[in-house]
Amino acid sequence: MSAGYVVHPLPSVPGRPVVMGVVNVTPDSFSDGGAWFEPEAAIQHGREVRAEGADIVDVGGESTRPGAVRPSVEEELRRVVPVVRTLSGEGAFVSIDTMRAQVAEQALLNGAAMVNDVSGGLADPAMAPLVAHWGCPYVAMHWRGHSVDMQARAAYDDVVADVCRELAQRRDALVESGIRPQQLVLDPGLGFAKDADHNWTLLAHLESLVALGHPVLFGASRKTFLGRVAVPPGAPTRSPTDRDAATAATSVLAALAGVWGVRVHDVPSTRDALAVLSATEAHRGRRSPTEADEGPPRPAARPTAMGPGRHEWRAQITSGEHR
Ligand code: PMM
Repeated sequence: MSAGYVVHPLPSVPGRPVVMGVVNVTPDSFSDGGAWFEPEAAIQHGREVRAEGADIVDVGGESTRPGAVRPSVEEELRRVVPVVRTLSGEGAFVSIDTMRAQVAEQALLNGAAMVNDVSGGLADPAMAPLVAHWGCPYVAMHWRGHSVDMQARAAYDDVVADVCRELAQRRDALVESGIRPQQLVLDPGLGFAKDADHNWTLLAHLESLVALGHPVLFGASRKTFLGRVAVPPGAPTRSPTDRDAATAATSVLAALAGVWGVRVHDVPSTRDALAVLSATEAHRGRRSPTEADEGPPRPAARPTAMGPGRHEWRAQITSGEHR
C-alpha cells in the first residue's frame, strides 16, 4: 500500500439499505436509452440523483444489456473519468461500474470510492490484484459471461443454491487474491444469465444470499422481468421508465430480506418506499393490546429487516483508513 490515498469505508444508513443511484454514460443502456451519454449530461444527472437522496452514485460507461457489444477501453475511459472526477470532487460517494482494472484504477485515482464489477473479477484478471492493493469496497456480482451471449448460460438446477455456491466460490477466489473479506459486497446479478423466473426466485429467497455473511447489493431496477408486472397476456411490456413503482416494491422486499443496498435508476420512488417501511417498522410494538384484542395466542413475530443484528457487518470496514 502506498501513502496518500484515502480508502473510504462502506457507507451505511441506520434503519434502511443504502440507495445507489445509477448514472449510465452509455448510448445503449436498456434502462435509460442513452439519455446521459455525454459526460456533461451525465454529470448533471449525477447531481440530480444525489439531490434526490442517493447515498452512492454508480457511474458506468459500458452497457451490459443482453447482446451488448463492448466499447474500447479508451472509449470507456472517455465516458466515465470526467464524470467520476467532477462528482467525487463535489463530495459524492462514487462507485465505478466497470469490469476493467484499467478503468477502475483511473476512476479510483480520480476520486471514486468503490468498484462495482458485474463480472466479480472474472472479466479481467488484473481487477482482483488492483482492488486488493487499493483496499476499497468492491461489489462482486454473480456473472457467467459477457452480455453478448450471456442468456445462453441461463441454466440452473436450483438458481438460489447455484448462485449462492458460485458467489461463495468467487468470494473465496477473491480473498485468495488478497482482497480482504471486509471489502466485499455480493450481488446476485439479476438479469445476468437469468430469465424472469430466475429473477423472481432470487428475489423470493434473498435471505439465502444475505446468509453468506457479506453485505448484499440488489439490482432489479427497471429490468425486463418487471416490465410484465400487472400487464395482461398479449399486451405490450411496460417501457423501462414505467417500471419504477415495481422497482420500489422490490426495494422494500430486498430491505426486508436484510440487504445492504439497492441499485436503482429512480431514486425518489425507492426512497419513499423505504421511508414507508422504516416508519412502519418504527411503529411496531407501539400499540398496547387491549383485552378485546388479546384473543388466542399469535405466532411469534417474524424478525424485522431493521431489527438488531441484521446489519452487524455495516461497521466492519475501518473508517478513514489511509494508504
Ligand atoms: N445491473 C446493471 C449494471 N450494473 N451492477 C450491479 N452490482 N448489479 C446489477 O444488477 C447491475 C449492475 C444493468 O443495469 P443498467 O444497464 O440499467 O445499469
